[in-house]
Amino acid sequence: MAPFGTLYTTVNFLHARVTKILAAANLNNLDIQIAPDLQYGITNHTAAYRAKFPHGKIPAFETPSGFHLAEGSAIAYYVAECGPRREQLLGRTPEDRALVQMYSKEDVEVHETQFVRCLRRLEEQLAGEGKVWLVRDDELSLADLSVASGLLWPLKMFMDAEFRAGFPRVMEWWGRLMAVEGVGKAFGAPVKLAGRRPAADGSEAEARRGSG
Ligand SMILES: N[C@@H](CCC(=O)N[C@@H](CS)C(=O)NCC(=O)O)C(=O)O
Repeated sequence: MAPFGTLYTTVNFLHARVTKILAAANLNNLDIQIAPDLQYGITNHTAAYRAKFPHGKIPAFETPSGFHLAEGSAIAYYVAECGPRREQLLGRTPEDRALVQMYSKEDVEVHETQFVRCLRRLEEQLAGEGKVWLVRDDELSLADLSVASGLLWPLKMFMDAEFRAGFPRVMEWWGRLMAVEGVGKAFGAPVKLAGRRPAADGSEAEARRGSG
């Protein structure tokens, strides 16, 4: 059977932006091929690539019918939409669909204070009675996948054990999400979480060593 589509992304490491796409594809049982020959900074700047994806960025997506799509969130949305779990992933009611959009658009901020504010909001959100997933309690959605995508690199790079201890519900939710087979597989679980944070003077050589 022909694959559902081809994803253009980095081939030498798992780009955080593609994890939500791959997780949605796994849950929807869609076969996505990773373009085997992308050389970041080279092939994505060629005329052939730009003819399909004018911004020349990754991730980008192409279907056998010639549909071209850029922007990780749009691709994740499309992949979520195109399979049997579309309603679960995108929301079963107008309100749930709006919440999925809200979470999917909430970029994890680069600046640390804003990032911490995002995490606090998440922690409060998950503190609600019986709260299991971000939108509905009984099933995960694209909201969970999108937020987890945004957290992947911070968790790997600088959210050390002390930092993580401040967000116990977020970490429980993360563990729950990574235990879902198609999701854990897409995120490369078990994800090696950050070790001690780098010291400002760079003396902490083992800063990125860690476990989890
Ligand atoms: N908002 C886009 C951002 C994509 C993006 O900035 N991709 C970078 C790599 S992380 C890129 O392809 N840059 C190549 C370039 O700007 O030439 C998304 O979420 O997909």
